[in-house]
Amino acid sequence: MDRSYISDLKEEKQAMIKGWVYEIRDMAKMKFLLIRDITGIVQCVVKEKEILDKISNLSLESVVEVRGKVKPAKIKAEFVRGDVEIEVKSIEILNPAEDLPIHVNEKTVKSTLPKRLDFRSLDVRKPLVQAIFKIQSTIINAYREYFFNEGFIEIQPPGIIATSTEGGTDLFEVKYFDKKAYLAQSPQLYKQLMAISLEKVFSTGAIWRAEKHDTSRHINEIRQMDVEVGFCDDLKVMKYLEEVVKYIVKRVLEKNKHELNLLGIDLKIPSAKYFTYKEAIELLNKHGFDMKFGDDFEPEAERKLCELNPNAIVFTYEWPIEVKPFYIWPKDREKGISGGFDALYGGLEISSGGQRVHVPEVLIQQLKDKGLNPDDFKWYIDAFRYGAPEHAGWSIGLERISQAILGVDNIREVTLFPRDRKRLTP
Ligand code: AMO
Repeated sequence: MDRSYISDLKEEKQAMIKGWVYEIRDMAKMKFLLIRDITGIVQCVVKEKEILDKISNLSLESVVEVRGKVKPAKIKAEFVRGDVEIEVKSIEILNPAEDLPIHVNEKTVKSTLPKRLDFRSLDVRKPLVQAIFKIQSTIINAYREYFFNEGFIEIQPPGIIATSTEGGTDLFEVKYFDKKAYLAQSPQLYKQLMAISLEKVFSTGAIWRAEKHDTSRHINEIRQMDVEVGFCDDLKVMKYLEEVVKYIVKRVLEKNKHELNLLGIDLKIPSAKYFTYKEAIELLNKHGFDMKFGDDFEPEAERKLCELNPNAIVFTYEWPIEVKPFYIWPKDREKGISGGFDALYGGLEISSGGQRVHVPEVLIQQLKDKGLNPDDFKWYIDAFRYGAPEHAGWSIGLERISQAILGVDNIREVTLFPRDRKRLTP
């Protein structure tokens, strides 16, 4: 008999399921087992003495094969199929589980986040944790789907680089044969080189930042979803961001109804609001902030902007030249404004981007202005000498947009294996 998934079980049919023991309830003359696979949990009723003897020492999370008849039932237990149960004819214990370091069935004990992360493969067995990562899987797939359908080419930028891409010093050094190299902080320079030739490119991948933050919004290994578009400016590329975030939310609503229900999330497709940086600080100052031109937004300011624009992606554009990286186009030097922007959603910065510098002389000047040595960027600068259209792009942090969609406080909740200052394993 072929294995059935729990979600596919049909009344009055013989079935064989495989899964993990989620809960055991002992009655006087029978046992109720809750068996879980990736599609759900089903109640299995054991009455035969021989089988009861065989499973007298059965431990939670053991892997089992259960055969029996699927019967109609009315079950009211969290996460469990309510309409059927299995009348057990046989059980094979395929691999018994040892004492559990954390509880998968959280009825009795909830573990702390660090402990859960130590045993992530057990942790993801919990229906609520599974729901998070099923939704995250939809998010990244929807992102790919959207740009693939828009005629973009998915590119694979390098993970080991020779010079900083974002400026600054937040790089992890690696020994590269007899040279010094770094883990990529962003696919930035490489996606630009592709956009000036292939026009419409996107990528998804891990990047690394040696930032010493210890917050609920920062990790040191991040999954970025990047876009770069030739013949495009800041305003046009922000529209792509607006559209893809809406599309992602739409796909989550379509594909993850069950998970959203489990998590109690009332998700709605967001609107979009656009403010210049100047307008945004004026708005904040009206609400008790004391910001001036050139200030970065503190988390409190980001939260406030989102609070004032509920369920909106809040764009702030035309940021001051001095707070944006060297590759951002100086839109108006007199006013000191750049083609750089940020996007907030759910109280968090989920993305930043901008129109880029496509003129080598401007690039050299901006590198010098930021105290960087243009010689270190020769290969990058030179690429713009051979016919480079104006171009623009952005990057969404996968973990950040997951946090925003799921309304989760700590970024580690939406990162399978977080890398932060304290954590390198598992
Ligand atoms: P930026 O540095 O703003 O821009 O990063 C883009 C997005 O990546 C996510 N992110 C992070 N998420 C969690 N922890 C971190 N430490 C972290 N750092 C970044 C955020 C952020 O908005 N190259 C530019 C983008 C571009 O201009 O195209 C860049 O990397 O969601």
